[in-house]
Amino acid sequence: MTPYVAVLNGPNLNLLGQRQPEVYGRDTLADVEDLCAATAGAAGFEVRCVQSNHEGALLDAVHEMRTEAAGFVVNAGALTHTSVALRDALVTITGPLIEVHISNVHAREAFRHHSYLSDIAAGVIVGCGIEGYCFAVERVLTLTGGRGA
Ligand code: DHK
Repeated sequence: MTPYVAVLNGPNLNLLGQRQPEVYGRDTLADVEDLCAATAGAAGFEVRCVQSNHEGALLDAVHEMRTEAAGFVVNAGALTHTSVALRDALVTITGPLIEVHISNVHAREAFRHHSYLSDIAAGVIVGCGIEGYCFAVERVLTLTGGRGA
């Protein structure tokens, strides 16, 4: 099996490009997924991308890939700030977790400043736009020896 990086996107990220473009930009989720695939592909990895507006569907995706994926790149959207369940699932993954936010959550409302994922993540990338996903995939590859560390 070709090694792969799991890329998870949470609620409302299917609306990328249409939703608050002044905050999240004009690129779409398909653009994000293509960028991740190109970044991973250059190192001989695949990506498996899942977006859901439903917490349980994201948990199921984590359970399915948790020991198989080289690592996880996760933008949990608003679930970042609320979901102990997603945290509990992500604690069980065997590879590194990189948390991504397109916007600089620390320059936004106070309720976005706390993340249930940051302290279990190997790295956190915020405010770099969709390029942050590229950095995150690269970091997974570095941490797993998928590219020159
Ligand atoms: C995306 C969301 O949907 C928000 O709920 C988060 C994050 C921030 C982002 O910047 O990618 O607060």
